[in-house]
Amino acid sequence: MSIEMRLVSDSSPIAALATAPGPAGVCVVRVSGEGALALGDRLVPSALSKPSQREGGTFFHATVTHPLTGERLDDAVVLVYRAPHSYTGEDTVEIQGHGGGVPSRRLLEAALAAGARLAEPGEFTKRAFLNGRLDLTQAEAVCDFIQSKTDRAAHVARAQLDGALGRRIVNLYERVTALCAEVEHLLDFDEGELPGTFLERTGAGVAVLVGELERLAATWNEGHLLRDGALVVISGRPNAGKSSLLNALLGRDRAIVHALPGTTRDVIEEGYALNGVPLRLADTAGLRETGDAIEQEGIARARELIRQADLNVHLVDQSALLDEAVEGEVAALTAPRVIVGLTKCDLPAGGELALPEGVKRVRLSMKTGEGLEALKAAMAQTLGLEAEPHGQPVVSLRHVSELRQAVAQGQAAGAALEAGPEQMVIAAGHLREAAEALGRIVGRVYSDDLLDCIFGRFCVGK
Ligand SMILES: Nc1nc2c(ncn2[C@@H]2O[C@H](COP(=O)(O)OP(=O)(O)O)[C@@H](O)[C@H]2O)c(=O)[nH]1
Ligand SMILES: [Mg+2]
Repeated sequence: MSIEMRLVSDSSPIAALATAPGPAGVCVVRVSGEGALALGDRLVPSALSKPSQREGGTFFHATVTHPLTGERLDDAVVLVYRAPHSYTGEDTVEIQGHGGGVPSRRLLEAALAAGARLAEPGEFTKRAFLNGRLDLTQAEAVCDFIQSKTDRAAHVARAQLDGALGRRIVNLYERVTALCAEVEHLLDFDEGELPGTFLERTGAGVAVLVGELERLAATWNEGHLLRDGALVVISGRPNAGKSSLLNALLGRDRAIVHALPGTTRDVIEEGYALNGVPLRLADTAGLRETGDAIEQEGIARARELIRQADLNVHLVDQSALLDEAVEGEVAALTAPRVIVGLTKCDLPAGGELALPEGVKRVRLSMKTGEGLEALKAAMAQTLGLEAEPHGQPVVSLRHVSELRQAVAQGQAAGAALEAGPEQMVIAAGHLREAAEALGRIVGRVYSDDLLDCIFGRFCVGK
């Protein structure tokens, strides 16, 4: 069942800038593929020993020259890797020249003129996967690691890159496969010859596995926020204190705060880390009826953003008159997760506000700082973020979809086993499906489309 569907892949030499363009001390141009070392030779014609004559894992200093024009481009350090001991598993040459947009582009152009093709996004990592250097969860983690927005996201991506998730999935895969093989083996027996407790034993084994799969899938609830971030929208009437709250959370005067209602007319979005989870914190235009066209547009944007929000922090100025209109506004909050912040608590209350059942409320004063910590705790709790880092959560929608598929197939297999020996063929079929779902997570089985989708997210040069 462990079908290794490795496709015949293109191994022609590819090149890309591995470092970000722009002013920098050093840039790295990477060339990988069949013939990369001979290609490197053409870039350093004056070097005493050329890449193709050198051992892997060595480096030397040389003048890089354009292979067609002969122009001396830069002094560089050239690193030589021989297959399979490189990132991609192929022969690779890395040229470290001076950084900067133009110098690095000239080095890359020289590599292309020497015979390389410009790499596609993620193509180096795709080759590393196709050459068996990484499983698919590790390859995906490369992109997550590079794009991580908080320390905690980086930590989790790094562990996934080291194979923590892949190992766990492979372990589950092998256990499902073993159960499947057991059931298939016993299909050859006549009913009367089946070992007495076989069905119960196998059923119990399947139940344990399903439980583990479910627990792993549940870590996605928090895990995906770690990678993708959560959108937290601050809403409320004009003057409720939305911009003041944004500034207080960020610890700097990002948004203009003014006693004049309607000051914030566009969405102001900023990154913010809560328990190591990256949030997009959006301050919005105050919700009210207005004749001002620009303000109207801001309000329309605010409403749209509230619809997309993972969490809506809705502010009500509790020092203003709390009438039925305010209660109606709060009752109409529709985001799946809402916290109501009662602001300006340093001022006398304008009345008592009745909140819909189950809606959390936090009393706030941006003047005194009251309630800010309580609000952060409520936000973390509502978003399901734990204060202590979880083991190795699932961060990818692809992974959790396959896990849920494996859970469903495992449950169906369990039900079939419970139904009796005549359903063993069906149970084996479900177990095989469960194993295949797990196999797809680590890339034991994959399609070109899947790889295009995964590596298309990457930057060129990785
Ligand atoms: N007393 C008091 N005034 C506040 C507080 N928060 C905001 N304000 C004032 O309320 C006015 C409107 O604040 P702002 O943050 O611009 O509200 P927004 O329109 O909802 O963004 C400003 O004059 C703020 O100084 C608070 O906690 N206490
Ligand atoms: Mg404002």
